Amino acid sequence: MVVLMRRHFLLLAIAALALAQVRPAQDPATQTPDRVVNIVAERFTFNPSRIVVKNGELVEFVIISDDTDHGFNLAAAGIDAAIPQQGKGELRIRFLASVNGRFGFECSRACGAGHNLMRGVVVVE
Ligand SMILES: [Cu+2]
Repeated sequence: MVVLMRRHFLLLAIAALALAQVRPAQDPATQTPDRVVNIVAERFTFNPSRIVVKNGELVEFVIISDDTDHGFNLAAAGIDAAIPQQGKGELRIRFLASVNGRFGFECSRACGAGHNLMRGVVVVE
C-alpha cells in the first residue's frame, strides 16, 4: 500500500512538473499580435528584406505587392502563400517566433527575370 501511494505521488509530481512547463493554450489566429510588420513586394525585392523579431513575439506580416503576383515562402515556419497583385488585396501571415536564428524567406511565384533574387531573412533574437 505504501509503495502504491509513493508511486501515485511520484506520478502526480511528474504531471505537475510537465504542466508547469506548458504555456497556456493560445490560438495565434485569434490572439492580438504583439507587432505588425508591413512588407512591400515588388520586382525583385521585399522591403524590408531583413526583419528582426523578439523570441516569443507573435508577429503579423501584412504583405502587399507593388506590381505583379508574388509569393511568400518562409520554409522554416511551413508558410507558402500568394501575394496578390497590386490593388487586389494583401497577404496577412502570423508568425510566432519561438526559436532563435536566421530564417530565410523568398518569393515563391515566378515573377520575372530576377525572381530568384527575391529573398529576405527573419532574424529571431
Ligand atoms: Cu518571384
